[in-house]
Amino acid sequence: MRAALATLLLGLAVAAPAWAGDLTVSLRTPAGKPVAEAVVMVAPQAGAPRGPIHFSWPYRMAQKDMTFVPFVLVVPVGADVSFPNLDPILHHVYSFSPAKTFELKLYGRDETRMVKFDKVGVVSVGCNIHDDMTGYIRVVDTPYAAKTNAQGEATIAGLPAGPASVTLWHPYQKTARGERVVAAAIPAAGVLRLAETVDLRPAPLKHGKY
Ligand SMILES: [Cu+2]
Repeated sequence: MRAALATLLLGLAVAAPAWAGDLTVSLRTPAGKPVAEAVVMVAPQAGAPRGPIHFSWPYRMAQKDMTFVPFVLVVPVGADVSFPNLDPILHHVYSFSPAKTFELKLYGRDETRMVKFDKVGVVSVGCNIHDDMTGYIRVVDTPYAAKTNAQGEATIAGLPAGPASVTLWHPYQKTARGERVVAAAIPAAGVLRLAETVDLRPAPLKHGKY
């Protein structure tokens, strides 16, 4: 009897990681506009798998039409990010952020540079020549991160079931460090849909759409 119980418990422990749900977050401003380019990071109470983190999108921030594309990039800690210049003019990309201070001196069309991001945090990127160029790199140490699309939605799949804290970050969110944390209960199967309001301050300079 006792042996049977032990076998059952062992079976449960082995089966537990299979209980995983998806989280879809939908972000809107108080006026109801979708909030794109926000980063969603989930910390399940059950933890996250160890080992290298890979995201499906390219670790690349281009300079195109005098803007950084994408405006917000999520990469895992240790990622090598490329900064191709696709404009017919020179750019000079830099950051003074504590998470990564770097400078890529003047380079021209179809040239690229690489920077390793070895610390978790927010890296604000600028161009020395064009003051209104702004981009952000969010360096994370979790595989459970994603960025909202044009509809303000992001899905993170395969989360361990149970309580989790969900961090919502946007560089222009009107909160301390642009962050807000909400609690969620990840289901053992299926999708949890979370609708949240993100209040943004007006974008500085030309980033009017944010
Ligand atoms: Cu520039």
